[in-house]
Amino acid sequence: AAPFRLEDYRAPAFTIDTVGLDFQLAPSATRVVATIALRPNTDEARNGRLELVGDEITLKGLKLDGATLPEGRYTATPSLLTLHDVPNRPFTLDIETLVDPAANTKLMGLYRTSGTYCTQCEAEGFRRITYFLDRPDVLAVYTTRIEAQKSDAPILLANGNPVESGDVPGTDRHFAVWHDPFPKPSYLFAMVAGDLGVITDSFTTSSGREVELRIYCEHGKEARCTYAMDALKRSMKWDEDVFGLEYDLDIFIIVAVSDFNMGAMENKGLNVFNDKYVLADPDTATDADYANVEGVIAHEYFHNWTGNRITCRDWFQLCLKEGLTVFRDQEFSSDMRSRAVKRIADVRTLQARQFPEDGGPLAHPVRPEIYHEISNFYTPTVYEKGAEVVRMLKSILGPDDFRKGMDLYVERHDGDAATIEDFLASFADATGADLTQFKLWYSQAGTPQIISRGAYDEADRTYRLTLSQSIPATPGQARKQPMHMPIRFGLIGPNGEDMEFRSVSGGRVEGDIIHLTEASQTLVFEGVGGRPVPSLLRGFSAPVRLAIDISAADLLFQVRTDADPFNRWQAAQTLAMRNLVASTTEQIAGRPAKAEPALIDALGSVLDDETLEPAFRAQVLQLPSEADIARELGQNVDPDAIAAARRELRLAISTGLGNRIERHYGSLSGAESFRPDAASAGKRALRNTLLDLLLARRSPEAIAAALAHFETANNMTDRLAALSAITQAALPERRAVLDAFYKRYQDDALVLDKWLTLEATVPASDTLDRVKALLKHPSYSPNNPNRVRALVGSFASANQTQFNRVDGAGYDFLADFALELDKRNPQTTARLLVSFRSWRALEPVRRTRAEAALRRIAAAPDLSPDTLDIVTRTLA
Ligand code: HT7
Ligand code: ZN
Repeated sequence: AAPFRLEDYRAPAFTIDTVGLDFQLAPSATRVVATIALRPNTDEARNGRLELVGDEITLKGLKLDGATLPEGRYTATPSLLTLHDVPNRPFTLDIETLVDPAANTKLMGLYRTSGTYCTQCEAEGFRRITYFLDRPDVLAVYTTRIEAQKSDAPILLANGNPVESGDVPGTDRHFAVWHDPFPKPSYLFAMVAGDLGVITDSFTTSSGREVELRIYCEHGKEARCTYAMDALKRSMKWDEDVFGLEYDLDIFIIVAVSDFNMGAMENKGLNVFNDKYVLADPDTATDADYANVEGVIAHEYFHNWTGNRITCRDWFQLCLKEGLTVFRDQEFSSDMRSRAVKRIADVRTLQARQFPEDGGPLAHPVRPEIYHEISNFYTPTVYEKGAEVVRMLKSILGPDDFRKGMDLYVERHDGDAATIEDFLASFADATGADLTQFKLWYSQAGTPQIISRGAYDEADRTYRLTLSQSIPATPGQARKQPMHMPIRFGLIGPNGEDMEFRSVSGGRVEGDIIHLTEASQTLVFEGVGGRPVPSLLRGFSAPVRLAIDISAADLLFQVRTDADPFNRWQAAQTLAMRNLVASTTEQIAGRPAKAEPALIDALGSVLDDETLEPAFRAQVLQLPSEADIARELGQNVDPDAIAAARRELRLAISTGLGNRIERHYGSLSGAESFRPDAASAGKRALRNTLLDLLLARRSPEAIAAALAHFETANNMTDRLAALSAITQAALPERRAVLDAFYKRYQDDALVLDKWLTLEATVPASDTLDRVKALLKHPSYSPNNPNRVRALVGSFASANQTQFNRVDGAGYDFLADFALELDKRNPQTTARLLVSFRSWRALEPVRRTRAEAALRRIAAAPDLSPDTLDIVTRTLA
């Protein structure tokens, strides 16, 4: 099929003012009558032709202004309804369709999940319910009536406010009517019906309106929703306090479901969540789960303004809502927790997920200009790099002007389907800033590299800093222009404090921001009282790779002194990465890895520094991952050599730090009763990181400590940390603890996902066979995306040595699995295959085998558009 291009955008030929939907629910044959009020609005419409898209639906009836349309005046296929001569005036259509929720394994449109009817319409699921102008720039007011058997679906929910409900006389059925007064695109439509448990609460907005809050879940899991409810109320308050944005309906509903393609969905007033981002209690959820629940609840809630009240003109503008909303949820979590630790975690995610995308065949701009299948563009680039671009905008403008720009954006575009141009114009107009060059961040793909060189002239007391930027070629983009990058910085003096300077020339420097705008710039700082250690890119102020000419001694100094905690962490990571890359080379040459003294000193000084928060110390002690090292190497990647080098270096560090590990571990108690707050979580993180480092020794004492940690844990965070340390060390003891864990949680699907992931990520040669066996385990289901991602997704994305087995069996397994799953759930399949994205960086034997597996998938008949798109681009 022909691709969609941004440059081809045309305004819709018709406006839809109102939509009435009537659902007669039945598991395999649900009838939907859509009553839509249309108005022609371009020349094209006057030709009398109207095309409404569908997807796997059956037309049962069609009326125009109440009169049945005779055959001949329209043509209907499951994917298109064409009306040949509609009037050139406002008119109404009644479209009756038949859909089969029970057979819907794609989980798009109307489907069943554990007996509950549920919808997912973003991006193009509404067309699986009725024929429609299913595009985000068609905004209408929706009224939804749902009718179902009372016993089958006692709860009937839709967007907006409840209007009416009651029994259908003379039947075992009942109904409910919901009205959403805010015009919205079809992708924000939602309907849920089923037998669900609920918790309720309320929130009083800043202007004094009382909003009813409800969270629905499976019966029996209500108590596990209380943290999500708390996070929701904190999100509502934060958006008022920080952005001045207040909730607008009388009710806000969240529904947790167990079968869901993504994390959650921001449908107006009726958010639908993957239950793993709602349910949390100490016995079943880790600290990371709690943080994810808080972040995703906030994210979906924040979409009410950045996404719903202001939506996207077309899907090329996806980052307009997603990048901005990720930025907002990251800021929320930073305010709720430790800002430094949150930033480190976000940058780790960006580097682990977005950098490889940007450096491989799937690279695309934050605002793509071409796509075949939009569901493949819900990517780390659109989301996470999109958030980094908003963060840079704030750094460039400063917080006050950033807020002025946001205020103007909301004032101007409330009720609109907007574009990136609209967004940037709001900031430019509110502040007078010229954002022309900055806009390149939206159109140029690839992770920029900055090379920095510094020289201090003692006689002149000047420091010359040369910064050069280059952006690698990416698919379809050979040449790039220099971009506007905010480089937050400090010059660390000999006493460890940031030095003052008299003046600076060679570029614009405002406060602690260098505005890098040229391909190469030399900044000359005058009046610098000693040789500085440059601290660049503080807080990771731009999503770039920084290559800096800095000695190990200066990095160690930075770890000990930098006023910016992020850069203290970064300096330790740089030291570790240098050591890991060198160790990998040594490994290939058959020599043992050795830990550099500067690295041990750096890690030891952070470990011992009780003034630093434990969560931060834990982050510093966690070495770059095997995938990080592979990315740093960039070519000829041998995952076995990387894993061996990393394992040996961890042993050398563990030995080098000696009994300081046991001492600190022993000083942190595991017996306190569980509280999910950031400070308590930080202590657990440090204790669990120390256990993991201790176990690098594989000594009988360390193994005994890990087993005791597992046995005595009073919460899931500690229990899983011990289990993960034992499985990652591939100790023979793992079988017994994995089995014990399974027995304890065999009725809890979300916890069993953790078990499946642990099984799939053991770095041992029998893991692939174990994964294959688990596909037949009663706890596994191919229809549930969480199960698939936990078992097969983790194997392919988080088990570097076993997925990349030199015999190619890991690749063949994923190919076979994908070909099977593609028939049921194309979106989930396409996402799994992203694990192949860095195949060209592998050493030649693995590269050949990965390519063969990809080519086998590409050659299969009847591939879904989703999978065909990913495989074709990966091979291009
Ligand atoms: N806006 C939501 C996107 C989403 C989605 C996209 C494609 C297929 C299924 C999906 N479920 C949810 C999620 C978000 O970013 O908030
Ligand atoms: Zn989102």
